[in-house]
Amino acid sequence: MSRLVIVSNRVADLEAQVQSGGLAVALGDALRTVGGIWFGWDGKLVEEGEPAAVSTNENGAVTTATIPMTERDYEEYYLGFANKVLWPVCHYRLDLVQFEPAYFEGYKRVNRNFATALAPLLRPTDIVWAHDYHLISFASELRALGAKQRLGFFLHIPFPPPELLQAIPTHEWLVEALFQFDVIGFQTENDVSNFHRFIENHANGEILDDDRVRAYGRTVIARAFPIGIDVDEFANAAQTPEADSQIERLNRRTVVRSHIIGVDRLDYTKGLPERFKAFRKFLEMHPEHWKAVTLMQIAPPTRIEVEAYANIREELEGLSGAINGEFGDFDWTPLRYVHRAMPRDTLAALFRGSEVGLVTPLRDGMNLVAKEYVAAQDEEDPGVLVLSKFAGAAEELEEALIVNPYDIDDMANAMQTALRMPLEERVERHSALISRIRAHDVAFWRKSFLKVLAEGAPEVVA
Ligand code: GDG
Repeated sequence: MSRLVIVSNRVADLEAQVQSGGLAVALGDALRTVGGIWFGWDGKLVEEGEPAAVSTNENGAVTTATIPMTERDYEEYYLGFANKVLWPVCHYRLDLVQFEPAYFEGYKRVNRNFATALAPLLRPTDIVWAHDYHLISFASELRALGAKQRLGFFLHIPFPPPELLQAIPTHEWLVEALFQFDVIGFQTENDVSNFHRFIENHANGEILDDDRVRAYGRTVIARAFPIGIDVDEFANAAQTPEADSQIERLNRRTVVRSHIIGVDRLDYTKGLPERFKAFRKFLEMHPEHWKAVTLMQIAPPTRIEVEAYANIREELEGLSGAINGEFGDFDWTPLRYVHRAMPRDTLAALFRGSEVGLVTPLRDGMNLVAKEYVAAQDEEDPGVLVLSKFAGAAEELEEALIVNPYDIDDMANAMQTALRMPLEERVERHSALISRIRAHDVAFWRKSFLKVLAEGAPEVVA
């Protein structure tokens, strides 16, 4: 029987997993079903030269195995190459790239450290599934240590067009390293097509069929596996007595009749300034909604050490202050902006209690919030999802109101259309959306990826 080994930059706290977002739930669930190891950084920083020993922790069928990293690793690999080079390039923001050779060295070093620490724990029949842009060169480091196991990789963020990828001075090295995996998973067909274009036009490679590509002397499977959510878990969280009382609190002592909600890590990819401007435009165009509508934006802090993140925070504070100053009244705050994380159950309740869900990133691998908003709605009286055409989720969720997040008027009009949408149309759109989300839920994502990855391994992992 093959054992599953998951590798990600950070290992989530399995006991607190309901709090830790979609990915942790997805991976925790995968591991609990089949048993195995979750390997990665423990979130701790140690002094240079301190031994980076692996700590293991048994948690039922799941063993977490973690290592710390040094301040320098964190600066160069995590903040540097991962978040000042790969993240902006993959989200089409070349203006925010800050490349330093030391960042790239740090990236290689940490991938090598991860591989060196994991290798002794591996059995020959294990299958290894690495996650996200932090670990592109992980398989090549593991292979250098002699690993023969099946190695899979899933990229949670977009794969950029070759014209953008080429802005990374070391992009060829990275793509070649990626080919040491056996299976490379992307979120969307668009990502696969960008990848194919690079392989054909810049790597002297060949697209063999829908699934397989050949380059650098290796043939690998490269396919879209759109990630999903645990629909029932989220839908149930929206229907508890606590959720009811939270929704009641949302409506108490206020003249507001309709709520619009946005929930995003405070990231420049999420299109938050554009969203705030669109809300201002909506209020300008529709005085009939004054005092009747409020936009609640929850935007927990993230990567605060990176300058671009501090800048976006300042911009949002300015915009929300200006909007509330211009339109607000003693009994109405048009824009409620919360720069803090909320418990997952509260999010589910707020989604259910909001007539409109705004998910308007400038670029996003998939976007789980879009799916969570739909899952939390009452089927007989659902709210309306307004979704950016540049979120990976837009490839599937075509019954949402699809908007261009760069077009402020388009978004303002979509808010109006959503609030005015007749019940019959809302129910029709919601029922189409929820069936797609159910059909491609998180279990489907995990099983389809592992089925492909396990082919050739001793026994298929369910
Ligand atoms: C990356 C890709 C891809 C958000 N605020 C709070 C909170 N959240 C939860 C959401 C959701 C998760 O975090 C965010 O997932 P997203 O998919 O929306 O976005 P990223 O964090 O950028 O994720 C993305 C994803 O990976 C998975 O492959 O879809 O494209 O960028 O679950 O609900 N959770 C709690 N409090 C908050 O304040 N508890």
